Amino acid sequence: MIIKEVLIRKMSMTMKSPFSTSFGTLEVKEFLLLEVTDELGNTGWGESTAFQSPWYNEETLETNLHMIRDFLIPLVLDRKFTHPDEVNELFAPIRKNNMAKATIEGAIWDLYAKRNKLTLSEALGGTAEKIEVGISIGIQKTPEDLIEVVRKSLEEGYKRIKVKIKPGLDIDIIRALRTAFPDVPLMADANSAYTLADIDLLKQLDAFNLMMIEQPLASDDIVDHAKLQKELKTPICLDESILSLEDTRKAFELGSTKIINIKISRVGGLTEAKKIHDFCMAHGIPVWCGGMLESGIGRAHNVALTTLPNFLLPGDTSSSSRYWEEDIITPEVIAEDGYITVPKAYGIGYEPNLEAMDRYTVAKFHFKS
Ligand code: OSB
Ligand code: MG
Repeated sequence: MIIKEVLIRKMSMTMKSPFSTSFGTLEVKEFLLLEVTDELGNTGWGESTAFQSPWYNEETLETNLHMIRDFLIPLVLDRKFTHPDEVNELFAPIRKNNMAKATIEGAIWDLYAKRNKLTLSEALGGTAEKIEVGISIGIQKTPEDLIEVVRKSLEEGYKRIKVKIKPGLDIDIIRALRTAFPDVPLMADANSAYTLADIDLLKQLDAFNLMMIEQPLASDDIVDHAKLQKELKTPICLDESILSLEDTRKAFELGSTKIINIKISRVGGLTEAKKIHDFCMAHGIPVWCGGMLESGIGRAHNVALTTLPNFLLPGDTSSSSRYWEEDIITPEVIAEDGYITVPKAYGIGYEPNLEAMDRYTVAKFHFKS
């Protein structure tokens, strides 16, 4: 396949329920979508998960636009690929900027799958026909509000509940949740809000039978996480710290993590995500698929990846309707009783809804060979 055209759309979509973390609240999501077209007119879609500001990692929508336009598109335009794994190699000399790389790499995976009459899941080697999903709940105004949101999420059937914690909003919140829901699969995500100085506080979490604690310490740390894990019964799951297969190997060797949250964008694309999956499977580390408040295009990629066999724990891919009044794909992603049925159509398996997409598009950038 030869990439002949790339279209980038800058999107702006208002979130039905704003998402709050220790960094702030997101209400309007601006992000990039990218469409590639080959010499036969086949297309493939990718989504950039970079936010407007660099709080989750160092990338932003604008740095992604810059990287994609000025460095990545020139590498792929008019180039012939036989397999999307070649994109990962082609981008390797460019340091980091993983979300920018994943945007275009994901679109080429979709294109490849469609061109070869495969679902993206099949192209990746996935087998599951439905995937089990949980929900990630942002910081709420009061503990009562949080309990109410958890109750509703459980009613909707989500298979595990993840809540955000930060200093001052941790032990009491988790205790209140455990009292209200003694047996629910529950986990906490700290988004790097603690340091080793908080070890006594973090050890108190062991009393609540959490499935795991996600990324308690610094985003670029794997040494202190290893020290912490030695003192904690609760398994640590790394998110922000894992950018590659190499990071995974090192964290495993040090004992910094017992579970890994794989986000396609954070690791630079599906090829790297699959490598991390395979390494973890060989070493007995269960993985699950994280989320970045994606629109339907990103959600579809997450669904496909989650069909690989070592995705043993429910991920964060909730229904489109959790965040969007109207998603930009048809059908929308629907989690029913905590399961998403993997679509059977080729590629990502959901059709872009161009009419809806146009309404949320604020700028277009077109590149042709
Ligand atoms: O740490 O997993 C995270 C959202 C934005 C940035 C980081 C994270 C999250 C979530 C929500 O937890 C996942 C989702 O529902 O898409
Ligand atoms: Mg996280």
